[in-house]
Amino acid sequence: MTSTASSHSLGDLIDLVKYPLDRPESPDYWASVMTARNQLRVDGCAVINDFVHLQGVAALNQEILSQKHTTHFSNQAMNPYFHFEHDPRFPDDHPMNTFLERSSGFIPGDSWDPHGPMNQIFRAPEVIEFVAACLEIPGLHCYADPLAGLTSNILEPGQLFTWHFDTNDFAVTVLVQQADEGGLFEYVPNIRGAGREGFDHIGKILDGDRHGVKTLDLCAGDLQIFRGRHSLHQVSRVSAGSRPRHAAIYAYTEKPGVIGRMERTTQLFGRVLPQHLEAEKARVRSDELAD
Ligand SMILES: O=C(O)CCC(=O)C(=O)O
Ligand SMILES: [Fe+2]
Repeated sequence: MTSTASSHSLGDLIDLVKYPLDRPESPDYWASVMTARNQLRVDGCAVINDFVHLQGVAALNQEILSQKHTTHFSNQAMNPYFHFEHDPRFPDDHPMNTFLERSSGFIPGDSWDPHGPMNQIFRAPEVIEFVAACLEIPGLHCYADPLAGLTSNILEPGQLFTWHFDTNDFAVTVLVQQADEGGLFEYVPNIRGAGREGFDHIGKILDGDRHGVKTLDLCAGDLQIFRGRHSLHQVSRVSAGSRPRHAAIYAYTEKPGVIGRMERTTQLFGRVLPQHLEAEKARVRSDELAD
């Protein structure tokens, strides 16, 4: 009999000895959750080392390599807020008018085998429950966007993902292939906050100042949970002679059924799907009702 179920069990990918996701009542589970919670409270970033074990990393990287030809690369000059146009309300040297290179690419959500290792980690109820516990959120759902929900961020030699803020409250990432040189995740914790834009400090960072910059020493297999709304961050340039950097990015939402906006989808993936058009129509309709 053939089965459509995954040929892997979670333990084939994740180190369940170190992180017993299958035993959420165990002391080891709660020790990991509490460590992550503390890190998230301190500076909005938690790193769970060796979450995906060596064989798991190999399986993820194999799937990424097999779909790499579907990467949508962008070479854009953007400000930290993902805008591309000069804003006359601000001076020329203001962060709003500082446009830096983003030259990386994303493998989109519809490239992945529904039963392959990328989807298996993304959709595992045990992983979702663990991430929600770390974030102190009652429940999470896979981001329903068919392109942006499950992606891999690809940086080829010479590429970088410049300083920016995320639009979503948090991101969940597994580093799958480290660059030999460069390609480091760097962030400035809480450079902005509620009612505080932090433009002065942001401007200095965009100019190359390193004040307050933290650099993560991530290894393949590490899980990172990052609150990117308030912390400016970048992936630094991968050196010319290096291996490419591959990261798996899992997006979750607190509400079910969320689909991304058309404009951002086109920007990141170069296309939209019928689901994006449908969602946009539904938004227009509900806006009309609300008015
Ligand atoms: O590749 C990464 O580690 C994160 C990239 C990033 O900041 C993003 O996709 O918003
Ligand atoms: Fe980001």
